[in-house]
Amino acid sequence: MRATVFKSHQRTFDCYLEGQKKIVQATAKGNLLKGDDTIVVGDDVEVSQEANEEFFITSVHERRSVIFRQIQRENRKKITAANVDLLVVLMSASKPKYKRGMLDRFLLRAAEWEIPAVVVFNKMDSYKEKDFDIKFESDRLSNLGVKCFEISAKDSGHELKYLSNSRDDLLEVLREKNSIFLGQSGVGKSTLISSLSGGEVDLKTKQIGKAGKGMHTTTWSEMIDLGDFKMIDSPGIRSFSIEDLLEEDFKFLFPDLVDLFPKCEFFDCTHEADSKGCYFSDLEEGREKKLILSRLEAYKKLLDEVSATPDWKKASPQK
Ligand SMILES: Nc1nc2c(ncn2[C@@H]2O[C@H](COP(=O)(O)OP(=O)(O)OP(=O)(O)O)[C@@H](O)[C@H]2O)c(=O)[nH]1
Ligand SMILES: [Mg+2]
Ligand SMILES: [Zn+2]
Repeated sequence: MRATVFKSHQRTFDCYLEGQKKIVQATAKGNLLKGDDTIVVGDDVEVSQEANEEFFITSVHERRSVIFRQIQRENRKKITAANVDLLVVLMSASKPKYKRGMLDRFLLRAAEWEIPAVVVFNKMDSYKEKDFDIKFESDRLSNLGVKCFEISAKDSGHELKYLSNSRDDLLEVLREKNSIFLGQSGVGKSTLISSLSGGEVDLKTKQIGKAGKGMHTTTWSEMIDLGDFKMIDSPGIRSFSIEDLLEEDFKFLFPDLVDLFPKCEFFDCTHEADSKGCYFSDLEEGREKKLILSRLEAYKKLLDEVSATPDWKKASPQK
């Protein structure tokens, strides 16, 4: 029987039987969990039922995408989800505070995983213009072809004031896909998924703490099926470190910039304001320049972080 893994409990797995539309607990058979092999949320598996009624996972189908990190020291990929079609990156428009740097890190991962991303600004009910310019952030993302949504998970009737895409537009984008909701703890991933389910699921949520930080309420990824689409709720990201990325590949993770770099006069241009013949400093003053420079700034900052560890010390890229 074909099934989708909805949740992993290390050795046993909640498997959704596609044919019967029900969830059963199954144990992984034989060699399936040996060595680096794991079974993760989103995996497409074969399940069989033995005479004693127990369910077993007998094989894992090929994955069409994976969410992973390179574990440098062990030279392997740690995979945390599979068969994801869309990353829904959630940013809180109030508390926890919006941080552009964090968003750029998520987009970097999206490029690395080769999975399309959209960005959802949540908690728009308590957004204040003095905190950050949401229109600028959204235009910056539009330049990358990333769609942004304005939402209040708590208030489903929230009316658009700043951006052009609403909760209904998001539902449209989710249709027919497996989406994973990513973001810092406390941005409202579980609240939004529960709210989009229209009462079908009620995931655990918790108020953010005094310091304006989330409480790491969701501890395991979990998939939810709504017929038309599937969503994975994930634990708030703790580590934003990107030191596993290779300097050599880094520029390709900025698809908006990679074609612009060769326009500088010198191939080793450092793109500083006073760099001679730099394409970026020679751009015509205006909003467009500001948008591009803000991405260049992110590129330089993150590249510094990546190049702090030389490539040869890092895991070699694996298939
Ligand atoms: N004002 C407001 N509060 C919200 C909104 N969405 C979520 N919250 C609140 O934010 C807090 C955190 O929400 P969660 O859904 O637990 O956040 P999470 O992203 O799942 O957090 P982790 O599971 O810890 O990663 C809860 O108190 C929610 O009620 C919103 O649109 N507006
Ligand atoms: Mg949660
Ligand atoms: Zn330059």
